[in-house]
Amino acid sequence: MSLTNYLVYSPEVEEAKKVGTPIVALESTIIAHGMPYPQNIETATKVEEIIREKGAVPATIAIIDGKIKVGLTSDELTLLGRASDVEKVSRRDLSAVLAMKRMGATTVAATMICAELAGIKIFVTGGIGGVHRGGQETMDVSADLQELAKTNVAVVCAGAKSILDIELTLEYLETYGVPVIGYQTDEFPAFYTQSSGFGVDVAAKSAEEIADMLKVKWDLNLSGGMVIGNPVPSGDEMDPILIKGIIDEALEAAKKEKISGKGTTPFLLDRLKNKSNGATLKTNISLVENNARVGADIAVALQNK
Ligand code: PSU
Ligand code: MN
Repeated sequence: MSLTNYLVYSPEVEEAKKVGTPIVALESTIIAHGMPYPQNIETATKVEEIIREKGAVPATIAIIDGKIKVGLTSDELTLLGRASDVEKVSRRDLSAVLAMKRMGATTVAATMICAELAGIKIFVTGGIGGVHRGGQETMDVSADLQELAKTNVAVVCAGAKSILDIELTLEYLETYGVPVIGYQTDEFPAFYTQSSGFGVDVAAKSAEEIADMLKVKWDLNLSGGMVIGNPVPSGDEMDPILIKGIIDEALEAAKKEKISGKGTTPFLLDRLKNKSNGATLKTNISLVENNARVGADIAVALQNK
């Protein structure tokens, strides 16, 4: 069976591929597991609209009916956003969920894989997975990091949440040769806040500069992706003390309830949302929209190289 048996493009993405319009991939774990209904669908729709306004085409990726859908119809988006039995699909899970025709939401790792299969170079999300706190003992390291090391897709994000060990996450990326670029910042952002206390490799002034770096990287066959950290807009940042307290509490609860494996990240995200009375959601929506603007600009710049 060839790849075309698995990949299904939306009409909009199909057309973009034909005429050469830049395309921006979007993940679906954030829709199915990262945000509550109906804000998940509203945000996904808004993010797609932002990308179109910038002259690119959005391709939200999910697994439905044994196919990798690259670009979702509004019915598919609604299905994914309302269902409660959507699998979280990372690299490991792709084959089973496709073969068994289950519905799956793709993580950063799986979205990168599918984007590469579809020939898409730029991917916008909220935050990447990373090395969990205590990861040096538990070996809980997100498959997102391995994927960034080998798959040729750039990921625009607001950094990594401090539910993770950000320092070890950056060490891991350095070891595996993944460039970590700050978009108009020299600090790696911490998702809910602009600062993590850790630097980036390069502070890029513009989308154009990032597109230049990507072109060189891939021209040289330096395989793997790039992390582009784009800080949450200052007006929508969370209070660092407040978020630290909530994160510490969530980590404590995960330990007490012996949460492990692929359930860890969703457990922590859900806990943060509940404990902050929705404040995290507002910040989350703002930063994803902001990432969509930057990601679309990079996709347009790269297409013109
Ligand atoms: N971090 C976030 N929000 C998210 C995720 C991570 O701030 O929604 C999701 C992404 O889909 C990411 C996945 O790829 O969780 C990582 O899960 P794990 O740690 O199990 O690899
Ligand atoms: Mn994990």
